[in-house]
Amino acid sequence: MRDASDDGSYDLVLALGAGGLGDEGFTVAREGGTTTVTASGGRGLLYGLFHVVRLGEAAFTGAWALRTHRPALALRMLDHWDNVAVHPVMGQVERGYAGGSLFWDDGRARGDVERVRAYGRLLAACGINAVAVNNVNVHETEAHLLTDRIGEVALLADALRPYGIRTHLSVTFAAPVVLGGTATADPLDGAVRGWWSEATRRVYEAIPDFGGYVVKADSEGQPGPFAYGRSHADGANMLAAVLEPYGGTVHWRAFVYNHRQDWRDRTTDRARAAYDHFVPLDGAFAGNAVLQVKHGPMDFQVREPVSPLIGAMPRTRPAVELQVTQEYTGQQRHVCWLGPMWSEVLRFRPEDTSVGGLARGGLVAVSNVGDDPFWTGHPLAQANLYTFGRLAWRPDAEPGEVLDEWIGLTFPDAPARLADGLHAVLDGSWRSYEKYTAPLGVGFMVQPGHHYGPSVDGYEYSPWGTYHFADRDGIGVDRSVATGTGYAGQYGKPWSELYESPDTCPDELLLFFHHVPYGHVLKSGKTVIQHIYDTHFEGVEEVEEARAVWASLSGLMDPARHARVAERYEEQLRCAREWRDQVNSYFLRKSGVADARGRLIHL
Ligand code: GCV
Repeated sequence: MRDASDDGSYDLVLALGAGGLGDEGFTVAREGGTTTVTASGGRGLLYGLFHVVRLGEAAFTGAWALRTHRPALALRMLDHWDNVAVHPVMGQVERGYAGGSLFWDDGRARGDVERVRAYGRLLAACGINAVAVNNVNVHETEAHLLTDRIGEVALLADALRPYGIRTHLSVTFAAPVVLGGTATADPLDGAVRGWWSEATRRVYEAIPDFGGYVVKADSEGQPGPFAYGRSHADGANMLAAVLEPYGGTVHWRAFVYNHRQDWRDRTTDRARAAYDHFVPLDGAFAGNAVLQVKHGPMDFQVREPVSPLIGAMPRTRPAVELQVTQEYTGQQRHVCWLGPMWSEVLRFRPEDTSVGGLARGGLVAVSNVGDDPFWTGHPLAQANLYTFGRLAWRPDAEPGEVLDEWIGLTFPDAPARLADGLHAVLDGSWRSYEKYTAPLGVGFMVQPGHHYGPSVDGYEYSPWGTYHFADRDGIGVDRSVATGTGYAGQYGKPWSELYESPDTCPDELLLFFHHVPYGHVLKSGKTVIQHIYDTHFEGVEEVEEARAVWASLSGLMDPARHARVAERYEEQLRCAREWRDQVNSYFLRKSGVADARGRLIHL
C-alpha cells in the first residue's frame, strides 16, 4: 500500500470483508483516488494483489465500479515428476528439461527453501494453488516420503503455504507392503485399510492442510488393485475414505493401458483404454476421489482429439491433465507455446458443457520448472507455465490476451518492437511445431525412450501401442466403428458421427481416425502426401523466420536471456530440418509420389 497524498488517503487498500466470494475470490474497485481490493481471507487478498500487479498503472487510473473475480476451477494444480534420488534412466526430474529438482537435492529435501518460497510466489501470481512434490512413478526412496520422511514434505509445505498452495504427495499403491510389511495391498483388506488410515493420520499431524494423494496405479508397471482382483474404484475409494476425515482428496489417474502390446495385434487400441477401463465405474467413485484424465487419449502429442472419457462420466469428478513440460513438444529446446492447444481442449464441448466446465476435479499439469536460473530452461517456456495457471483460473480466457499479459509482466516497459516480436515468435509456435513433426494427428514418430527428435518408425514395431501403419499406399489408424477399432464410437453425437467418416473428420485429426491413401484429398484441397511435404517445408521456414525476429530483438533485453534463447533457436532449427528431411524422405520412399513443387527431398 502506498501512502500517496498529504490527506492520509491511500492509493491501495486491501480489506477483509464481503462474504460470498469464497476462499479465493476478490473484488476490486476504484473510487476517490483509492483502489480497494476486498476478500474474505488471505488467499483472496493474495490473488487480488496479483491482479493489481497485472493491471499495472491502470489499477491507479480513473474511477471504476466494483468488479468481482473468482476462479472457475477450485483446484489448479502442478504435478512435479521429481525424484528424490536421481533415477538411473529418468534422472532427477522425469521428463524435466529445466535442470534438477526445485524440491529435492542430493537425496533429500533442499535445506535452503528460499527458492521454494520464490516458486510459491511465482505460482500464486499465475493462480496455481496446489502442488504434488514427487513423481507419479514412485520408486523405493520416494515411497518413504509418506511415512518416515514426511517431515521433509512438511518443510516444503511450510514454504509453499504462505502463497495459498496446498501440498500433495504421489504414493505407491503397494505402500502397505513396501513400507508396512503387510502381506497384501488389497484395498478391501481390513489390515491394509488400517495401515493407510494410520499413515494418513500421521501425514496430517505433520501437514494439517495436506491436499491428498496422487496415484498412478496399474499403469506402466506401477502396482494397483488389479493384482487383487479389485476395481480401480475399490482402490481409489479406500484412499478417499482415509483422507475424508481431514478434507483430503485422492487424485486417481486414468492413464491405464496395456504397455506390453503385440504390434501384430490390430484389435487392441491404446486410445480406447482409459474409456474402456473407467466408464463402467461411473458413479462408483467417492465424492473426494477425483479421476485425473489426460486431455487426449494417447499421451500429450502435439495434436490429439480430446479424451472421450472427459464427457462420459457424469457421476464422477474428472480433473483434466495437461503437460506443461514439453516432453513431446520440443523439450524446452524448441519454442512451442501451448496456449492455443489447451484453449481448444478446454473449449471443446463433448456435450452441452465445455471441457473447462466438466473439469469439476480441477485442471492439473505436469510442471516444466526446475532449478535452472531461468526456471524453465528455455526462458520463453515460462509463457506456458503462466498460461496454464491463467487458463485454470478462467478456462474460456483468450489465450492471445494471456500471452500479452505474460509479455507485459515479464518484460515491463518493453518497447512496442519487443512486445510485438515476443508475441510473433510465441503465438504461432505450436502450429509451426505441428507442421514439421508428425502429420495430421498421427502422433509419435519420435525417438524411443527420450522422445526428442524424429524417428518415423521408432515406435512402429514396439509394445507401446503407438502405430501409424504407413505402407506404400497410405497411412493412418482406422478407428472408425464400421471398419476399425471402434474408438470413434466412444464419443457422443455429433462427434462420433463427425469422426466416423474421412469425409467429415477434421483434416488435422484425419490420420488419428482413418487410414487413407496418400492421394486422399483433404478439405484444404491438397492430397495427404502434398500436405505432408508442404507443411514440413513451411514449418522449417517458420522457424527460420522466428529465429530472425529473435535476432532483431537483441539489445532490447538483458543479454543473457537473449543469448539463451538465440542458442536454443539454433538447436530448434537443426532439429526441425532433421524432422523435415526424415519425414519427407520417408514418405517419398514409401509412396513414390514426387513433390508437386519439385523441392529437394533426399531419396
Ligand atoms: C511419469 C508418459 C511419459 C512417462 C510418464 C507417463 C505418465 O508415458 O513418457 O514418463 O511417467 O506418461 O503420465 O505417467
